[in-house]
Amino acid sequence: MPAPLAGYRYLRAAGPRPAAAASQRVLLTVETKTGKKQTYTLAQLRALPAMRYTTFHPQLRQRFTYEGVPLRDLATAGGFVGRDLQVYAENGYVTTIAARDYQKEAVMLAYAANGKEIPVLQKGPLTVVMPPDEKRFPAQKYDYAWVWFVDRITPAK
Ligand SMILES: Nc1nc2c(c(=O)[nH]1)N[C@H]1C(S)=C(S)[C@@H](COP(=O)(O)O)O[C@H]1N2
Ligand SMILES: [Mo]
Repeated sequence: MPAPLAGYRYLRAAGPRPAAAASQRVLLTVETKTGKKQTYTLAQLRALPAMRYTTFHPQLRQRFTYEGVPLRDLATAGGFVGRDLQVYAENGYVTTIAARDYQKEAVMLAYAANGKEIPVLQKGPLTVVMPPDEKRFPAQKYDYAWVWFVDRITPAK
């Protein structure tokens, strides 16, 4: 199990990466600067270390119990943990999430909300969520980091 992230325990450790079934769509591509690409179906994301917490989604104005993979562990799998991340969304939005924010804190790429896959109307299937810590992650200051429709992550330039 990776080192714990501020205040959180893991729900599951990493499991063996399942082969991608033909019926399963690639939801995420993680791309290193050297051009190495890792693709993830939902089942493959679920095989990474998982965590779960309840937090208030500022744009949806609703609390959800999210389950997903910490950005730290995705970056570790990509070989670039400690670098700032560029997070891309299907709608063309892109932002940077700083290493100082994701390396020790439980910022996660969520793939389930309230026990179900996240529908598009709730900003799924993949959406970045922040821990419920208004002091560390004030909603107003970190609104840019709640990236929905995520489809690609790379180390920042
Ligand atoms: N996929 C996606 N995520 C996004 C955005 C976006 O345009 N697309 N906008 C970001 C920004 S800049 C903010 S302030 C918040 C809220 O965006 P909104 O005010 O446009 O709803 O969502 C963030 N996440
Ligand atoms: Mo914004």
